[in-house]
Amino acid sequence: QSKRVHHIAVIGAPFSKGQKWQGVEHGPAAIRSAGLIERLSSIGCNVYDVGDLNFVQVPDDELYNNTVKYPRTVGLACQRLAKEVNKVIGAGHTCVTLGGDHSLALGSISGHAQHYPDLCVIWVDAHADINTPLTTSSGNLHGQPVSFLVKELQDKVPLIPGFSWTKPCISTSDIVYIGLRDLDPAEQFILKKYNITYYSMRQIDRIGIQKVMERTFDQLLGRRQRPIHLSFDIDAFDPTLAPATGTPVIGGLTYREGIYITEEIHNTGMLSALDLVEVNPILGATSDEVKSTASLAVDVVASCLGQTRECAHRIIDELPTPG
Ligand code: Z70
Ligand code: MN
Ligand code: MN
Ligand code: MN
Repeated sequence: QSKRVHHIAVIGAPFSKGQKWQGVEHGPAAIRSAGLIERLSSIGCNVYDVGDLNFVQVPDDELYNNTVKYPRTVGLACQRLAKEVNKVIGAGHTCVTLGGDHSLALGSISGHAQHYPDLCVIWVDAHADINTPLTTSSGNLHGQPVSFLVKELQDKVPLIPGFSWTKPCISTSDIVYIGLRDLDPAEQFILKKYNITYYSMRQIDRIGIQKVMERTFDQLLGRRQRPIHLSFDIDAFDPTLAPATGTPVIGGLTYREGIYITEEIHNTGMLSALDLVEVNPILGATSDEVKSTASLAVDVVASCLGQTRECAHRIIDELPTPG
């Protein structure tokens, strides 16, 4: 746990065309309103706020194969984000991407991998997001980003419009999933057939979050230290904690499990980039639901970057004396 200042770059990625709900493009604003930048500064981070990227919708963006929605728009947004992430990582920052929907992770991980080809990925989510354009039933690209990233899957992944810039950059053994509880049949098949490690909610119930993290780091960092990309979908949490999201699934992470994951990732000293995605302020039933979801997102990011439950972040060196 280093005492050196963390240099953080925050990129807002107000993008929503990877899924069907309006509102997830307001995620960055909601997370900023919940005090993210001030919180990071207060725990001693040196924060460079890139601001929000400008994404454009590609005109006449027709379905791929009668199913996959907005391929050119999603592809272009990810390409744009990849460039920005690559730039700030190259400048020596730890990169925080605020989504936006989870299709963005194709961009952030690609950009990160351009600078650090040996990175590994921890994907915290209720979903595996590993459908291919040929297995997706929803057609939403936020359910597919991992399929474009995994090298071993490429003979099953067609070239779709807008994605010609992509290049698979991780192997099946370089990614670990935590929190899964809602898989499509093809995703289940892929995880098993390609021997991809995942700790489902059932596995967390069986062995506890501490063992899950131990095994995760054993696999990813056991042989050598290397950069970590954390892709954190807020729907990994139980919907009672994170109601303002597009696909809530009952039976998710507790606050303590979620924060334990991020504290442990911070403690490795290897976190290099993280995504916080799928906060949708329009889908909260009340303004309290929106605020609690956004505030949870702030806690996740802050604990990734050094906020602890054990000590204050301002040090005092004497106690007040009476009289
Ligand atoms: C489903 C699909 C998904 C998030 C839903 C759902 C994927 N497997 N991901 N919500 N964050 O559409 O492919
Ligand atoms: Mn630290
Ligand atoms: Mn996701
Ligand atoms: Mn999800």
